[in-house]
Amino acid sequence: MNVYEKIIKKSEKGTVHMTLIDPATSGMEGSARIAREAERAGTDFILIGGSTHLTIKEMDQSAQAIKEGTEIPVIIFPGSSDMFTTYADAIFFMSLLNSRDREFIMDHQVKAARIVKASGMESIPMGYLIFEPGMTVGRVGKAQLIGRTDSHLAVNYALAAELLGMKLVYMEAGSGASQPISTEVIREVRKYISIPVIVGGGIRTPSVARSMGQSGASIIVTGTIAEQSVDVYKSLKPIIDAIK
Ligand code: 1GP
Repeated sequence: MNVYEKIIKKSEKGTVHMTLIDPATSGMEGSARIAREAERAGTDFILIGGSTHLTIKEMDQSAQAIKEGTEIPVIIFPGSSDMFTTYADAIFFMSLLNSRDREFIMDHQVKAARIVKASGMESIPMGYLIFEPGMTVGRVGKAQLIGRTDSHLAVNYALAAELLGMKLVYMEAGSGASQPISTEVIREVRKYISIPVIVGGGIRTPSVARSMGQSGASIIVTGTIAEQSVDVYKSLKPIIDAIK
């Protein structure tokens, strides 16, 4: 079973949890520690990456350290064409659909395509949408932000992603956002598309995570909460339990 099939299988049983680890923030050892504790707390997948540029060497070292201590799949969540490592199990081959700059819609992808293909790694096409407030990824990715309650525009983008053949759509408020996207937007998007919806950015409490899942998010991503926590297990366990 490939990683995408595992995501689908898990999402059929309940809301999936992914832990985002940014080696630029957590370092190699910190990344490995977060991954181990997150796995113990019940996270389903590890995402490695972020908006800060990382070299292949840094990605390799961190992915290797994460893989050594965990059994769950590791997926690359790239911020640029350089952010690749053959130590991961799959890559989100993503396009920032609401960027004003074609670099994030197609140029990084064109640059990376040959390397990804040659590696033989599983590539999962994903539409990436950034909502207000957008945070660092909104600025770096030059996003034309979607309002956090703008269901109409969100549905249009999500439908475009599905019609383009993307296998996932990620609705992102930005890492560290003061609040996540609205549950109304998730509910509306869910009505129109059949591919899994990922929601991330600003999710910090079990009740918020649960309401995202109940509104139709197939996958919840958290990052900051583990990054800033002394006890990663203790901070993630209630969130993961709440959505399962
Ligand atoms: C960022 O959505 C993720 O891509 C995680 O956001 O750091 O706010 O949990 P947080």
